Amino acid sequence: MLANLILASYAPTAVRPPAPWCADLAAILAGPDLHAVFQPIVDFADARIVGYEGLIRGPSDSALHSPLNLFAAAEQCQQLLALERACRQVTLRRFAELRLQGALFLNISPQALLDPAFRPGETLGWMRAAGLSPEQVVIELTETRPVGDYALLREATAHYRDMGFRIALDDLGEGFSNLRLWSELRPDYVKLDKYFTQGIASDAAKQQFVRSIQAIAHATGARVIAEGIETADDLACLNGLGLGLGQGYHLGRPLAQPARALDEGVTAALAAFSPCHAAHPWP
Ligand SMILES: [Ca+2]
Ligand SMILES: [Ca+2]
Repeated sequence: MLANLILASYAPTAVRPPAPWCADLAAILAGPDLHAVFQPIVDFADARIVGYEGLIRGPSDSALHSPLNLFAAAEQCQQLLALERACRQVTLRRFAELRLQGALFLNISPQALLDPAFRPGETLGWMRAAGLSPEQVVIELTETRPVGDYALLREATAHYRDMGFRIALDDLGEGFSNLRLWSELRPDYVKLDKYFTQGIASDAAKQQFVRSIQAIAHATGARVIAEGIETADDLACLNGLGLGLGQGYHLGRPLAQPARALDEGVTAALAAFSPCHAAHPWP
């Protein structure tokens, strides 16, 4: 497929999108080819799934199956907001169809939230049609570029909270996600980027970062969700540090039919206290 070849040589600096690629994207946006998958978010204290992050996949036979390629294409073809809108609709509908327990963590960019064309009533309409209420949805603010207007974003998130939605700050410590946004928006949840969780069991510096982030979270009334947990050791260490919530392959993969309960091994490990090793001390 020509679009695959074009994607393989995709350069972020390209100014004009290659037409076949945009045509593929337009077809995806017009059809039923976007699919939602869901990854569990786990409460460590009672080893329970308390919600799911909704993630998106393109058609399985296309280079646009990967969300990374899908969103890169949308950016190049100036269809980011249209893609986000389609993803929101698919994710809300599928979450309701699957009757998953707990909250749906729904990715939304600050740009989408602030766009004059963004219609909150439309999202609420889809939710009502699916039988969901705002109390069941956590808006995951995912920054892919710097936030321009903090005051406006604060206003927008306050508006959503008034409607019953909760707010999460995504990917703390990665890319543009920053402490200022945490301070300005006072989110209900802060999702800690996988950089800080992967290998934490044997990294004293990462453990200290997590303790400090925990302290800020405690002071501001936020709960930290550790992302990217892929090993039993890292899970035990994060649990031992007092982190309350986590997400990652070790707890459950993103799937079209996701797990509804934790593996017994994970449940047992969460019940047993196990401190971090800290083999590499803070220099
Ligand atoms: Ca996210
Ligand atoms: Ca994330």
